[in-house]
Amino acid sequence: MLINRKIQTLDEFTIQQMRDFPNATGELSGLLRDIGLAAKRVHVEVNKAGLIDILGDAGTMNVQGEEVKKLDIFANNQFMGVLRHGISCAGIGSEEMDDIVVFDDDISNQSKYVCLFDPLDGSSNIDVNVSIGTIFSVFRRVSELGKPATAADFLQQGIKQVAAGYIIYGSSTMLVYATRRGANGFTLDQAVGEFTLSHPDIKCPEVGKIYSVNHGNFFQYEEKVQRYIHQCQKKTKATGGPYTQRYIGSMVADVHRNLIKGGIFMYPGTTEKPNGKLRLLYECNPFAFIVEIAGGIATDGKQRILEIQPKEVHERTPFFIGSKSMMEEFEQTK
Ligand code: P6P
Repeated sequence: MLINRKIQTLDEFTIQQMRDFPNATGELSGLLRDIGLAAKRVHVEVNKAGLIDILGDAGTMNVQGEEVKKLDIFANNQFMGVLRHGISCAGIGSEEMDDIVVFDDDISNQSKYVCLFDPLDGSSNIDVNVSIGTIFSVFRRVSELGKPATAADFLQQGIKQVAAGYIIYGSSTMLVYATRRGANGFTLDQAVGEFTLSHPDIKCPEVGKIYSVNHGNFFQYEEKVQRYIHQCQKKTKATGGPYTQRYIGSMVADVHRNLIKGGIFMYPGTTEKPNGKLRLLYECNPFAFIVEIAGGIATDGKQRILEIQPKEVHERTPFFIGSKSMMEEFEQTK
């Protein structure tokens, strides 16, 4: 993966993308800039988490006498705040909120887009210093502009997404987003506080050597999944040797690694949880959009993730995503 040396910030990139579409209103560029701003604020807090003893645990008052919020609630408030006060979003759905939040003010009601978020996925890993992330999905509204957004705006098939992306708070903080024009990665340059283009035009390697799954649930998986996992552990025509197993237990980190290096990530249904654990609208759909734009495949084991018609905001789905050849191998497994 060539790293782009021409420094272009996220704002410059989104404005350039807008210039390529003369009739673009700039709303999507504005929305992505708003998300980038909230991401920088979350980055600061996530990187303090190791100092929690000094700052105080969630629900307590810190040394400054401020109420310390759980990081995922903090993250949720940051993303909701920038979008509510921006001009590009009519409402949001979030893993942290039972129902969608419709902003319902004159400006927001004129906005073309709605967003769905997992504000801080994998937050249980924070206290052991494992990478975590934010995942977001952007839809164009189907409801009438000028009026409040409705549930129908959020319950669209993933194929209708206008943009999708994630922020990974890891050894560096990266924002990756995709539109139909491509997937691009921006690394936070902390010296200037800007996301700068570091991974232009990301492509998911067609052949991968990494498989990611929680082996602890092995005996709860359907036979096809068990057989595929055994196949990953044997010699394969594609790699001439067994695949490598990598599973961090933080979806953003696992899927990001496999997107860049090639690989397959699986969160299958189990006998206890036939629909698996991951959420369709704000975890699986965004990653499915990004990985498909980058040349990979994403299914629920039977159908394309992006073609599932959602019924409710927090529904779950089995999830298989990654390199084209590995996903085809999985699909061909009897
Ligand atoms: P398990 C984190 O809690 C998360 O939602 C995803 O980020 C991650 O891929 C998954 O759960 C891990 O779940 O059951 O393997 O621990």
